This record gives sequence, C-alpha cells and structure tokens, in this order.
Amino acid sequence: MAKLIVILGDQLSPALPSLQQASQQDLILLAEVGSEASYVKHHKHKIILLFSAMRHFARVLTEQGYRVCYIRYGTEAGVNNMTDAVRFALTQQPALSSIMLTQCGEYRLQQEILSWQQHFGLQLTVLDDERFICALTRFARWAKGKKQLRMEYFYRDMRRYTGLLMQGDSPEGGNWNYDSDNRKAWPKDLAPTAPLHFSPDAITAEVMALVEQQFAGNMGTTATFSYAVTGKDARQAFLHFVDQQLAQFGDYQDAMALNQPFLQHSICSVYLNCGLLDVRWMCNKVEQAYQQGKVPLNAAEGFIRQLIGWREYVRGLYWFLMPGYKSRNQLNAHRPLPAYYWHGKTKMRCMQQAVQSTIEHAYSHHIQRLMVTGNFALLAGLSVDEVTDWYLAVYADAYEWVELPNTLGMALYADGGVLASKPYAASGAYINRMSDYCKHCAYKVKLTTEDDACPFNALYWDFLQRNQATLGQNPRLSLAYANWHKRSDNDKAAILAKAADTLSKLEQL
Ligand code: DLZ
Ligand code: SF4
Repeated sequence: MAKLIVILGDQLSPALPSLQQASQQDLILLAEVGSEASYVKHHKHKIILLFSAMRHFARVLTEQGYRVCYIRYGTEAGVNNMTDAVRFALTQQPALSSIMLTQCGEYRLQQEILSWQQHFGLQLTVLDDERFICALTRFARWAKGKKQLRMEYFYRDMRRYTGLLMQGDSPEGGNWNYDSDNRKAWPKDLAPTAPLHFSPDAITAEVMALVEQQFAGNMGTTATFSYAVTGKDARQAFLHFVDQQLAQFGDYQDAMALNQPFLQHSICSVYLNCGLLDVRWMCNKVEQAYQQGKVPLNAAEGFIRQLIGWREYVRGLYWFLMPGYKSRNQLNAHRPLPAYYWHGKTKMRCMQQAVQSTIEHAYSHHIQRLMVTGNFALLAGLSVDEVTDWYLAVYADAYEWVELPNTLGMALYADGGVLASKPYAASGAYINRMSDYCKHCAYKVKLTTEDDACPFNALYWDFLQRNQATLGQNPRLSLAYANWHKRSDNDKAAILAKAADTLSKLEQL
C-alpha cells in the first residue's frame, strides 16, 4: 500500500530512514509553510538555505523516479502549516493509506505531527533519526539515574562506541580530551583561510527573490547569501575545511579577531544540521586526515569532540528533558533584549562584532555565541525566552534541539547546572585575552566603575552578588566569590552602583 512520506526542511539527507523505506508508489511531501518559516523571525539566509536546499533535494528525488509533492511558499491557499500540507498532499493521491516520517528536531512540531494519526485517521509511523549516532533510547539509558549528566563521560562512551580516535580501549595519544590545547589567542600576523562560498544558481536566485519579498523585515541581506544548498557542494566545503583549515582549528577554537568572523571554523554546522552533511562521513574524514599526518591530534580530537560528544549530547539531553526544560529560568532572568542584538549598533566592540557577523552570515562562532552575546545576556539577566528565541532565529544552523541546551543551559545557566557545572560568566578580561576587540573599543577593559569602563566588568560582579543565594556554594565559583568578598565595602558599593546604572541604560551601551 502506498504511503505519504513527509520530509522536513532539516531532513535533507539521502540516508534519511523514512527515505530508505520509500518506494516508487509512495508520495514524498516537502512543503515550504508559513508556520515553520515564522515561528521565530528567522534570518533571511536561514530561510533561503532551507527553501533552496529543499527545492534542490526534491529535484533529485524526482530525477530518481520518486513521486514528489512539493509545495512552494504561498502557492496553495489554505496551506499554512505542516498539517495543512499533509491534508493537501492526501488530496493529490487519494490511495495513500499511511503517513511516515523521521522524527523531527523540535518538540513543538513533534506535538503537531503526533496529532496526525487521529486527525487524518491514517496510521502514522515515526522512525528514529538514525542520522544521529546516539539513539535517544541509548542516551536515556546512559542518563537514567545519574546525578550529573556531564558531557565528558558521555563523550568517552561515544568514542568507545564509534571507535573514533581509539587504540583498542584507549584514546589515541593517551588522553580523551585536548581542550586545554584549544585556547590560543589568534596571532596578529596570521591570515585565516576563507571558507568556500557558492554563487547562487537559478533555483537559489528565485528563492532569494521570494525571501526578499515575503520576509523583508527579517534580519540579513538576501544579496550576500553564499551557502551551499546541495549535499555535493556541502561536502566540497567540508573537504576544503579539512584540507586548509583543520590543522589550525584545534589551537584557535576559542579565539576571536576583529573583522574575522570565521577564523578556522568550518561553518559546516549549517550543512550538517539540515542534513546536507553526514556526521559519520565528516568524522571519518577528520580521523583520516589525522592518520595521514595532515593535522595534529588536538585539532582532530577537538573537532570530533564537537560532533560525537557535544552535538549528540545536547540532542540527547533536549529530548530527555523536554518539555519541562524550555520553561526553566533558575536565575530569574527577565530583562528585555536590547535592540542591538538585532541591529548591532553598540559601542561595545565585542558585541558589535558578534552581531555584525550574525547579520552578515547568519553565523557567529561558538565563543562569540557563548562568551560575548551569551555571556552578556547572562550577566545582564536578559529574558531567557527572548534570548533563546533570538538564537533560534538568527543562526542558520539553529533548530531547537541544538539551540535550547546550548543557550538556556550552557550560556544562561537557566537549567541550574544540568548541562554546565558552573555559569560561563566572565568579565571583560576574558574577552581581552581571547581577542583584539578591546583595543578597538570605546570602553576600557581595565576599568570597572568609571564612565568609560567596560560594561562587562561591573555586570560580572553584580551577577555574582545578586545570584549569591543560588551560586554562592558552587565550588567552581569559590575563587570568584573569594575575590568579590575580599573587596572593601566602598569598592563593592561603587561597583554595584555602576552595575545598576549600566542596567538602567542597557539600550544605550
Ligand atoms: C526552519 C524551517 C523553515 C524556516 N521553514 C521550513 C519549511 O517551510 N518547511 C519545513 O519542512 N521545514 C522548515 N524549517 C525546518 C523545520 O522548522 C524543522 O524541521 C523543525 O523545526 C524541526 O527541527
Ligand atoms: Fe567588549 Fe569590554 Fe572589550 Fe569593549 S572593552 S570589547 S565591551 S570586553
């Protein structure tokens, strides 16, 4: 009996489990729909990437002889969400007797999908997303009963499970983790290698025009879109990274530099998270480069850790803890998001750089996300809901399964330490150590209470002081609290007054 196979915008992989089950009688549905395109105000590049990649993917399926129902944005009256799209597809081929899809990446949409069985009176089959290495049942087994769900132990399990960078039962090189070799600042005279850019073809050009017209008020400029939109181009982009950038990726993973949005980062999360790249293939390429002596161990291990460690871990955690996870707000952070998160006009050079890269590329790298925009939101107590929606909207690689744990848990500590053993709160000194931003800033990173003092400094102490009841006993913050407590009362009062003043004029910074 023929079935309807629904493929979502971030499921564009030939190896997708539901596609493996497709026969030529089945109908495959891909739909550009208003609800998915607007549940947050997505960056224009994210919408172009997905719509264009969906159109390219559908074209290949058609060429392979599959029946495809492709709904272009705004072309079918009454089709505004995925449920409408399924209803429409069922009218196109009446003999369809069941619906099949691979598990989606967001709880919100999963709830909608689970209603289809009753709604349409058809059998619904949701397959595990085997594009991830760690099945959700495996993660749940690992997590069950554990007091602390630390990534490092999960990661070691995944190394053993995959055999990546292993010598028998032992990790390659003797250590599991070379994180401490991933923290060099960017040298002044080093020029990063640019990631590959792709010129839009006719399909992408058509989508760019559509997005310009329909999403004019969203972040970004359509004209500068240059991401790959096919698996073939995405693989080329990744091989370019392995060949040209990976060797230095390890050393400079945490570095930031003025007007250098990419440094030696791969940018390939954008492709991996919508299905254009395959995680096992990527890891094998990186391991091979190491085995052939082309890249050092700290680079290969650092990269593989992001994929089989961190990425699989946050996905497992998301599904393990949803839906309750989304409403956590341990530090009671409710302050409105300042407008410069959207337009980037601020005198704080670090924030301006992180937001500028976000506006231009729907991308900023992990330290900008964690230690600049994330850290500022943490210190200033910005609304967890507004901040998480912002990250979900503005990054081309963001879907809730990956965005929520990284933002709510890692950056904002709103889960009270499920994910991170301490808040990643830092003063301007950290940003100064890892970047050259402070040299190009209107504020002075060494000052705390003066008019031109770096806003991160007073906010950092204020953050510790105002959250003392929750964080004061955390052993990983004991040094920070000891430093705060040994200050004189006058000093403390001046710092807290400066922080209060800063918070009262957040929009003007
Ligand atoms: C993010 C996104 C956007 C912008 N548009 C669509 C769309 O029109 N059709 C679609 O199938 N998927 C889209 N997506 C991706 C979905 O939101 C994504 O599949 C879910 O959030 C689950 O991760
Ligand atoms: Fe950012 Fe402060 Fe450095 Fe300016 S001085 S770039 S605000 S950390």
